[in-house]
Amino acid sequence: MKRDVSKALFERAQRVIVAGVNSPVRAFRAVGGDPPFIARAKGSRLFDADGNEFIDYIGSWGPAILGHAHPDVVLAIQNALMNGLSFGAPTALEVEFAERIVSMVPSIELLRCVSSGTEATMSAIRVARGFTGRDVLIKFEGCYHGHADHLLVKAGSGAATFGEPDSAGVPAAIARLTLTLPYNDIAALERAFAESGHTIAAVIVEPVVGNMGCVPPVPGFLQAIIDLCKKYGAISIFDEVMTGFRVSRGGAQSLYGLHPDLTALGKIAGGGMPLAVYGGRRDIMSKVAPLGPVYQAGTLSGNPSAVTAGMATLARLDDALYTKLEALGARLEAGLNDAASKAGVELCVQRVGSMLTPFFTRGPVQNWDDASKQDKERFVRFHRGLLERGIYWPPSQYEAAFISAAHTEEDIDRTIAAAAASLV
Ligand code: HOZ
Repeated sequence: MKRDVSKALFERAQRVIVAGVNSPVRAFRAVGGDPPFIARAKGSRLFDADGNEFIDYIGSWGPAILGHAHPDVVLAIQNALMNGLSFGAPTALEVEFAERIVSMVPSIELLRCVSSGTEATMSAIRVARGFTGRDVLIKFEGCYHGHADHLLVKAGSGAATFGEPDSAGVPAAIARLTLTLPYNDIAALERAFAESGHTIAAVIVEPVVGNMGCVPPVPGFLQAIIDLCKKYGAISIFDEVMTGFRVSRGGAQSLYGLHPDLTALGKIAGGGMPLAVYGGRRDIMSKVAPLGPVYQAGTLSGNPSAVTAGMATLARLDDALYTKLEALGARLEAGLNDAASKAGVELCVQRVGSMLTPFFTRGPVQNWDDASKQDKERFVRFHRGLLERGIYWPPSQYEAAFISAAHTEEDIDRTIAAAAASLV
């Protein structure tokens, strides 16, 4: 595979951009080698600057549920651009967008648009603190909710990938307000509430974790969060930046029939453009300025091009799409398991719909301790083997892979064949 152009670009990039990338995992440090520089994408495919073609399982880290550059989405954005890029003033589009979100995610009554998942989770936590008048936040080890100070405590995703789950630069006084517990551990959660329930402002959780690889909740875990929050007057926050519109039309909360107090959305909500949302109970969200005393604002919040991309994407999420994603996901899961058992390799594939992770461990993986015990060297060889065979897989064992509606059974079968050859 020719890599000269990407290699040269990477060298140039490292002179002027930190590590040559604008988000750490893209540097490929966890898997070695240089990252391909992407020139364009279409459907299930990425094309790099050297002209190599890849079947993509990152999907821009989640947003590309329809596949890349869906013609209807692109056309809608082109039309919107002709009317101006950003006004910093209210638009009819935002109203339509908010109405659609409210109709798709039943727990959201009132919302705010922001520009990134980090902003959404950070703002949801501020509202929870403003509403309760309390400071303590509970999060779970290995969950990643963006890079706000109080969330970079035992964090997953890139923070875990690079062994920095507790970032430098976060004041100890801030980190002390974040209490971390093992994911899926109901007893630990009950103990934490019993000990200091009346100081806890909120519990934030990825209802299906994507940021230590794909880790589903055990039965009763999410309900326990909601119930304990209710009992002690704390706020439950589902971070559905990754799972929202991904694991079902209404996200993980619809899949499991749950009603959190607040929800953060991003990725698919913006259809590939910088757009995210936080929202939930009307009484809580009514604390946000100018209705209430919790301040939050943003110049580009709800800008028409991003909102148009989100609208055009959300409008295409029908039952047939989720049926197709489930079938493709099941096919990939079965194929990976089969390849691993033929190769005599210990592999535990965890999947919810179209998000999935092959963990090189016996499994099941239910929390950070389980996830961190996997065979990382084997993952590196697996990733390299896939890339050489034209499969673009997340370059970290602590990220989930995503399938899009543009993937075909042939794509999945080619991927399984490449995986079988890479299980060395
Ligand atoms: N840590 C992000 C996904 N969980 C990566 C985002 C990116 O590199 O674009």
